[in-house]
Amino acid sequence: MRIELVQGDITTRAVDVIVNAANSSLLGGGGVDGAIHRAAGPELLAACRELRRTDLPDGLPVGAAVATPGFRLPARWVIHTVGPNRHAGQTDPALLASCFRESLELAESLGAQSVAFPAVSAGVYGWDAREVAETAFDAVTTFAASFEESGEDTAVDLVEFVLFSSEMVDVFRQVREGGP
Ligand code: AR6
Repeated sequence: MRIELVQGDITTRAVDVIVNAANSSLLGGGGVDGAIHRAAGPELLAACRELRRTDLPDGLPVGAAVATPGFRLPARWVIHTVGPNRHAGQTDPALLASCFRESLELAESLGAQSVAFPAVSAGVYGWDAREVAETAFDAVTTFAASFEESGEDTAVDLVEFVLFSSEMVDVFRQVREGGP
C-alpha cells in the first residue's frame, strides 16, 4: 500500500474515496466539510439528510464512518467521519485513530483502490497537527499490516493525505521520516 502526501484541495482528487472531516449532524459545516458539500452539489446534503432520517437519527458518533456517493465530485464516494473535538474535551487519541481505521475498513468494503484523507480534527476541532499526523500514519500502517499478516490483499492500494497548507505537508513529512 502506497502512502502519498499531496498539498491541495481534496475535492479535486480523482480517487475512489475522499474522506470528509464532518460533524455528527452530517448536515455540513465549514472547513473541508463545507468545501466537499459545495463541490459535490446539493445531492450530497440530500443523501446525508436521508442517512439521518433512516440509519442515523441521532447523528454519526465520534470515530465512526459512513459512505455516500460523491455526486459531482471526481471521487466516486465520500466517506464521512467525525473527528474528536478537542475544544469539547474529546482528547482521546483512540477516537481519532478510529476515524482513520473505520474509514479505511469502509473503503475496503466498497472495493475502493484509492482513498484520500484530510487532516481530520486538525482544524476547527483543535488537534495538534503532529498528533494528527502520527495517528494517521499509525492507523494506515496498522491497517496494511493486518492484511499482510493474514496473507490477503487489500483492495485499497493508495492512501493519500491531502493537506491544505505547506506547513501541514511539512509536519506529515517529518512524522513519516521519523524526524523531530
Ligand atoms: N482540502 C483539504 N484540506 C482542507 C480543505 C480542503 N478543501 N479545507 C480545509 N482543509 P476542518 P476538523 C484542512 O476544520 O478540525 C467543520 O465545520 C484544514 O486546513 O475542516 O475535523 C465540520 O463540519 C485542516 O488542516 O476539520 C466540523 O464541524 C483540516 O482540513 C468541524 O469543522 C481539517 O480542518 C470539523 O473540524
